[in-house]
Amino acid sequence: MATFDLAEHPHRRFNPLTRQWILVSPHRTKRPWQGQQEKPPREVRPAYDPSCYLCPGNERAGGARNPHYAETFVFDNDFGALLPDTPTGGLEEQGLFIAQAERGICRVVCFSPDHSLSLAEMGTPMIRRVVDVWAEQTVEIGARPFIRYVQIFENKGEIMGCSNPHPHGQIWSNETVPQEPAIEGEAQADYLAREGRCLLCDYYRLEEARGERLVCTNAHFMALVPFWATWPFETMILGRRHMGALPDLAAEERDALADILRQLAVRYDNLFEVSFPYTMGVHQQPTDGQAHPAWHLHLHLYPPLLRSATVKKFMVGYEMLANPQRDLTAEAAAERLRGLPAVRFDRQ
Ligand code: H2U
Ligand code: ZN
Repeated sequence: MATFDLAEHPHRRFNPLTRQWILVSPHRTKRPWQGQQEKPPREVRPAYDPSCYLCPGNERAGGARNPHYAETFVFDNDFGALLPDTPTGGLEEQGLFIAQAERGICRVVCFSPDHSLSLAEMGTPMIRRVVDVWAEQTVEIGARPFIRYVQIFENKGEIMGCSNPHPHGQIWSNETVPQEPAIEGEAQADYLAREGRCLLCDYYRLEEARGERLVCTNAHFMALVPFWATWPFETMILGRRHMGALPDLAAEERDALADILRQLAVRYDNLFEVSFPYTMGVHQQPTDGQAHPAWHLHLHLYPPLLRSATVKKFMVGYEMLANPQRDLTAEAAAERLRGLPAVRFDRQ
């Protein structure tokens, strides 16, 4: 019998951050694909859209009017999923009906006044402004006594349920640490207790030495396809230095984070020559006033596209009932992304 090969044979991979498994079926990438391959028409958007609720000077659904902002603009979400003035209370019946009131603050962050842009088309200094806003918002919202976690994210593309192409992201912050960061926080704390080192510092060094899953790097950050990636072109942005949260970043590290975001976004767009959809989020330490020595700041990017601009991965069937699964190995996905031009397709 042949010796086990990660690039050939079905196997499970372990995600040490969530302590979950992912099934990898590399032999299936060899099966013929007869789906559509045609490229969608290139999208041209105006720099200003009079009907956009995020463009400068326009009215929003709640009746408020945006200022004529020149760089970034942050406002309280007019339809926030969490509200700061929710009364306390809850329900507990026989351990089966359990509910708790949850307070929070939700905001929308416009990355640029220019309706036509995305991170892949913005210059590094503009993205640096976004990084600064994320850090400022983490400090400001996190300082509220009832806020224990600040979740920064971007939903990009209609396919991801994003309602508006204007470059923007969101911030949802809660009274309790939400599930994903709580799970990752526990795994990182356990690793530190067991090994005496940070999980993601160790992981950074290993991936840097191996190189096979790297997409792009700079002096302070790397973008890589994690060994345990679930989505076909899932990536993670990891910092070299051990830092718990965005406000800890020094000026040159903020520039470097902006640079790696731009580099990665450009490669994503070049993969299928479209504005690449994804959900991106920052994972950082809770703002509960405790020390979190094990927390290592990182970003996750979860794109749904699989083979082309029109073929999307769905988490259905076995994946909903049993275990997430992928065909393309993390190494093969990283190799494809790494090999793409560093200049966006429409500017080459
Ligand atoms: P998406 O980008 O994921 O579609 O989210 C946009 C957010 O903007 C959404 O949470 C908010 C929605 O509640 N919004 C406003 O706050 N004001 C508006 O006028 C429209 C949309
Ligand atoms: Zn707009």
